[in-house]
Amino acid sequence: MLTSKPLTLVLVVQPGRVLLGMKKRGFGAGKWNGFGGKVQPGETIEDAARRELQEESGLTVDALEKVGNIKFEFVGETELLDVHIFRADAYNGDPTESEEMRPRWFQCNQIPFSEMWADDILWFPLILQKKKFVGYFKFQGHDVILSHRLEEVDEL
Ligand code: 6U4
Repeated sequence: MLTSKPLTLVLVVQPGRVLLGMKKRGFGAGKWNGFGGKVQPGETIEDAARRELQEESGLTVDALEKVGNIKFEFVGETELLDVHIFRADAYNGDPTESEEMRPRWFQCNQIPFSEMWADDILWFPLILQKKKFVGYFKFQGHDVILSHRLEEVDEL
């Protein structure tokens, strides 16, 4: 039986650029990614998204828009990662390096997909086009996608 663990992921998007963080430790270390992590007991998913963004990048946001939900299965693991993806178009503060992440702005036409999770290249364009989506990716290890589904939706 597969159980699932809720996680958050926030992309801060400005006209022509997006903020990513280099993950310095833990799951996905060495990859550029949005900011996020585990939902703690008693916390809503959106609260967790705000907290993780603040802890990892130093930024706070007023509005967070729910843009995607992707479930990740890793062959051999019994726990699915249920990642809730949010987009923020405005933020407060300055991106600041944390123990977990080193933030950096990337131009939207220079996103470092070869140093990101293999699924990102498939759904990042949707986020940049302000579309919403749901998906399922089955990974072998951390680099190989065995199968996937990805579809645009009107609402999440
Ligand atoms: P701590 O508790 O800090 O040790 P850690 O094991 O480092 O946690 P955490 O909490 O940072 O993990 O969560 C993993 C992050 O990676 C979440 O923001 C979700 C994101 N993530 C996981 N799989 C992903 C994938 N395939 N593509 C992607 N992001 C992914 O873009």
